[in-house]
Amino acid sequence: MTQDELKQKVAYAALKYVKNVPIIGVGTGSTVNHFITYLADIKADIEGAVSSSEGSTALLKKLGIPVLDLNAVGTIEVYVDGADEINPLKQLVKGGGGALTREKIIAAASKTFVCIADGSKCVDVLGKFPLPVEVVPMARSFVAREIVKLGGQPVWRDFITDNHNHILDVHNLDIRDAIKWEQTINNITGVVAVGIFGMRPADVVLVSQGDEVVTL
Ligand code: ABF
Repeated sequence: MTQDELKQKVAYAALKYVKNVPIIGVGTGSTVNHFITYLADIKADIEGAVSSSEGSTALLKKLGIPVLDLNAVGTIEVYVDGADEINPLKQLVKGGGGALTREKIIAAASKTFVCIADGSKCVDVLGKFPLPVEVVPMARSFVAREIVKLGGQPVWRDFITDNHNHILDVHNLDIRDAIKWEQTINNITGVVAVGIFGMRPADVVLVSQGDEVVTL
């Protein structure tokens, strides 16, 4: 199976978690794009989706799925999203697609976070994937210097987020204590969000490996 077929397979497997769920949190990325496509098949059964990015919003709307404002819906029952890295504690690195801040907000507002990924995303220790950090533009260089003090190598991504901010991708971090790293980077003034999902990990991780989808 190709990597895209694995993504498609795991996206399909997530559908059973949204049965009888009227409002669904929807993440961002190529795996989630497959999930959105499947969601369109059951759109008559749902009220709509809360979206984590302009990209996902565009696809949801194109497929006729109503996009709802988080401020108007309260708690979300189920949030389905991908990840860039997943450790055995179901802690994640996310934000490769640049949507980490809205993803974090929806994860925080959701009762159950179902993470969907192909097997290549599973790691023992987070940090090989450069860690995305969203920063207020005027704080970019300051935050980068603070991150260097922590031992990371920040690289400015040529990208503007949906929130009109910048992204630093931080290389060479060994994120064994995900919560500590998350808190430390969160505490740098000018950081909007860091792509470590340690304090709010996934509740369920679905991983496609070969022919099967494994539930962690
Ligand atoms: C999103 O999906 C992001 O946080 C992450 O960067 C991406 C995973 O990538 P893909 O599904 O495209 O492999 O949730």
